[in-house]
Amino acid sequence: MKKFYISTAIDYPSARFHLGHAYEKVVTDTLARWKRLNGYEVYFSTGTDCHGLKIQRAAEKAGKDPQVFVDEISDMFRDLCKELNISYTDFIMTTEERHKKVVKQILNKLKEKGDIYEGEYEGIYCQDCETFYTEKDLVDGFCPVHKTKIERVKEKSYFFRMSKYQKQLVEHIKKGDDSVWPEKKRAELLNRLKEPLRDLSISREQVSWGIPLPFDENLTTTVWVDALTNYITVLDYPNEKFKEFWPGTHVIGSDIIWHHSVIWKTMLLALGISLPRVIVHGFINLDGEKLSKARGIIIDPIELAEKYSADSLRYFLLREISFGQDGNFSEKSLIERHNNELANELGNLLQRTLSLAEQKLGGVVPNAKVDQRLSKPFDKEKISHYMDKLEPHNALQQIFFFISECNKFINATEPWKLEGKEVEGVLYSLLDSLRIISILLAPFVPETSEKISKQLNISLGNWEDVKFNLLKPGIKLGEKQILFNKVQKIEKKEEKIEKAREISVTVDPKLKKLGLKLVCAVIENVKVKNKHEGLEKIKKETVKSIDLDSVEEQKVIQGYLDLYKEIGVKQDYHAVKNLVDLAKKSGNIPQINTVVDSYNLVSIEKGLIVGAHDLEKISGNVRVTFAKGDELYIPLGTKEKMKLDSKEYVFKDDAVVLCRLDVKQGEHTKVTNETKNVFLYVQGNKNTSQEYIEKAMKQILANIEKYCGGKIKVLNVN
Ligand code: ME8
Repeated sequence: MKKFYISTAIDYPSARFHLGHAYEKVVTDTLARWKRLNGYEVYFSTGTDCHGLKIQRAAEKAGKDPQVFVDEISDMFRDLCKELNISYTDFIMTTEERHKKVVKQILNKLKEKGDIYEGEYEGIYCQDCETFYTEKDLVDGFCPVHKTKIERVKEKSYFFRMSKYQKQLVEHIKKGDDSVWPEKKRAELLNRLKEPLRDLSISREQVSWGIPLPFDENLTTTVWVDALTNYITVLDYPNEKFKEFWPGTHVIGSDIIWHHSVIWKTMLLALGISLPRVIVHGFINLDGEKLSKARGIIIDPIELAEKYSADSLRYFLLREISFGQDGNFSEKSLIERHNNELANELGNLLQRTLSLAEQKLGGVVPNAKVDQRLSKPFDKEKISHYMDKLEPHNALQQIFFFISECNKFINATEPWKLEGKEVEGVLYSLLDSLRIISILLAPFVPETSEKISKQLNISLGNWEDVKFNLLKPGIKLGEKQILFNKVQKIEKKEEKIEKAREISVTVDPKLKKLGLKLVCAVIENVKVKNKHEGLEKIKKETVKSIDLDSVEEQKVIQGYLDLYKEIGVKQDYHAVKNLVDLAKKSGNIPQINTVVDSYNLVSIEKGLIVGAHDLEKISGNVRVTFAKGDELYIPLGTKEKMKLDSKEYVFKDDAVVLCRLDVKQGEHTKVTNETKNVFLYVQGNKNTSQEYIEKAMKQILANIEKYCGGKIKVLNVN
């Protein structure tokens, strides 16, 4: 028998799973079932990645022994697989003895080969990714994936000579779809691989929850070396099963391509093991936000499966998302597909056919042949072709096209009006088509496929049986059972999205000439709170990590002061300086509300002037221009109107001045806990590049998204 090995990533059992984990398992399961249908013996592995700092800390936080902790959460992942009919052959936990044995074996092998050497590691570590980064990788000083704080590490370390295998790796990746799929991801990788590879630190001195290095037991191996090795542990490397099934196919998400396509593959090259295929699926987002355990954005797949059925969820995930691309989760769309495609199209086809067969034929399969009107539109090759090209969404569409042809055939032939040979011909055509449909659907919605074949009273066939006229006459059809009950449209009131109105921003050309730069954004539908513990923590960390005494000397701040001088305004007060003074006094950035705090910390870190206003309190559009002197301006926190100088520039709308220079925003438009839509700007000057202020804006928006939610729109400035 032909063999096929496929795996999912192994999940971190740091917390309960989310829909993204379910998606990966469903897609991999579908590919595994597809291969089985095509006559392969399939080894399908999944499991949990149990070691490392993240797990160690999560267990500590839960007050549990780490082994007890990972056992409990791994059981939840097993339940998830059961609930979704994931047909895995092996569920591995990296704490198992069989795994520790293989990890030690390969580390010894690499050491003996001279591909592991001792040194010292000094660098940056993200606990959430369990990955080392360089300064260059960071985005505004934060982890590029989680946008969380990173840790600086300096310790003794062993290194793997990854650089030695770069050339061989590039040649392999260039081979095409069999190395890394899809092409776009492959191209990105090849681009990154134009830079020389650095050797990889493969040990941790300060992390005890891991597998000790066999040649230096005081250190543990890094989580990724440990985790990636699972793929050969499950095949009992280097024994018989491994020889039979390797090389395999790894299905993973786009955040861990580097680990699989570079770290793992170079390790395998060093070990003289042939290279697996890496298939990269997209991310499931919720309203454009990545689902993430670390960031608390979670959709519970078990809840969805219990509410709508496992097959409805599987169908939605496989049909809605173009495989290889990111997709959005929407319960509304899941319900629509459940009702329209599963209950109406498929469910009704089965119900109508079986009812008619009961009425007209006494529930027995007649002796007839399939009508050409059905056999003609059916295209088996197209379905295979889509599956071979890794387009399950298109394969499903093709299958449902055939289902819809069957429904049209009932409507056109009106079998309830027919008798004798005629009705026998029509119903045989439909029953045999349903037999074929049950086979076609097996990889995608296995429970439904079983239910159909049970109602036809036949055993489920394989790909060879996908041809017409194989249904045996004389079979007594089984008991009818509804496949999918229609569900009500979401009863729960969807949260009303307050759509922000359109707004434009213009800057006086003279100010532009003097170097004034601006990036503006609107954040729609925020939830402003007084404070957020997470935000308080990073504010404190920011104050600790920057040298407050040097902020005032920054070129950026000088840029503003020069600008004021040029326009002839005497100005020694400065918003950032003010923040610095407050931070020096209290050791923290003032706590106003989660929007203002989200930008103040970036403002102080980068020396930039940042302001925000309640969009709904702004009348008309915003103009940055010179003051006339008679506008209404009441500075924040006061009740008194303030006189403006016509030399200074202001941000104004149709009614009031929103703020003057950098100094103070207006009372009228301030952001409060009732604010729904925020207008935000970052001011740059001749000493800041456009890129610098855009980056700052990105950092602010990430904070606001994290602590206040909302949808971001970056505005054009004219
Ligand atoms: O990365 N949509 O574990 P993990 C789709 N232990 N897929 C998602 C997703 C989302 N929103 N979020 C995560 C790890 N995933 C490591 C793997 S393998 C040797 C070690 C995917 O629990 C993610 O891309 O963070 C990965 O493939 C899998 O879920 C497990 O993620």
